[in-house]
Amino acid sequence: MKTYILKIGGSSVTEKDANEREARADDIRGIAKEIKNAKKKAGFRLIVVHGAGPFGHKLVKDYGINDGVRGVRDIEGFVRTHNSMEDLNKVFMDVFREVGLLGFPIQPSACIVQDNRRITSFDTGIIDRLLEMSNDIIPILYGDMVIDESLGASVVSGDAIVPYLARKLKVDKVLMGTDVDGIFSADPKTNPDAKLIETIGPGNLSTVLEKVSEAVTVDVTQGMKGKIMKIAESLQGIEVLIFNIKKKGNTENALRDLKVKGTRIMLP
Ligand code: ATP
Ligand code: IP8
Repeated sequence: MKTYILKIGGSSVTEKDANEREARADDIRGIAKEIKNAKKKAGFRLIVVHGAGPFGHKLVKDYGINDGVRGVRDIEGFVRTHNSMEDLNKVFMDVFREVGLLGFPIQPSACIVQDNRRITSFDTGIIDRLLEMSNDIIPILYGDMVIDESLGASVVSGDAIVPYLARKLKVDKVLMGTDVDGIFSADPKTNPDAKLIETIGPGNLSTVLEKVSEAVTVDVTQGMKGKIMKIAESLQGIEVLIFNIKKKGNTENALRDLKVKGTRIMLP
């Protein structure tokens, strides 16, 4: 049976544009229902990773802990940011349960260690075992604050967890849902003439990276640019689709291998 990873971007399920720590449960419910429908029609195993939006990025910025966690206030920031991510994760867990999906939370801070913001160890054994136990269990991870050998603690983005897991578990496809239709020649929110880039491969990767800006929203992990860099760094040989998860039907269709507008990335 095929295994997929679905990243649910923080921008699509929180008030990221307004930088308010608010979850949009109705939008999460819509996505969960589409996962349920897709699972009824097509057999696949699924891992979900959700982003942070202001539940993570705002706190990291306000506490000033993106460069390391040292003093008493930094430590408070580290713990509070993790607590805040658990608050957001709880909304996902409640909605998944209500819809009838078997979401199973996996706390990244309890299984990932970083060194200078890079994952150095990630115990994925439990995720493997959960997927082996039942095709219906959906492990759910999220961007988090984790122990860091050099910095005390650091942010691990969902965008870093996804490629790491995809490689280690040899998944068949990665779907990255966000609040725009894919990667454009410029930020589509501020440039109405921006053109969708339908495919990214070795031939156009560096030009695309030059064009994509960091997020205008509060995003300590470099927004769309960070996403592409992480994919380019470590997702060779796995098909990736960046698509608009806010558009009705897109999640179900992407999971069922039906055509969805977006950016396909395939790097050998
Ligand atoms: P999170 O990191 O909180 O999970 P996310 O993964 O949904 O959020 P972002 O990292 O915020 O998404 O990246 C999406 C945002 O990137 C879009 O809302 C868009 O405004 C911005 N962006 C900047 N440049 C581009 C571009 N060239 N193409 C597409 N989006 C872009
Ligand atoms: O939104 C960031 O995760 P992302 C996590 O997936 C924190 O980049 C704690 C800011």
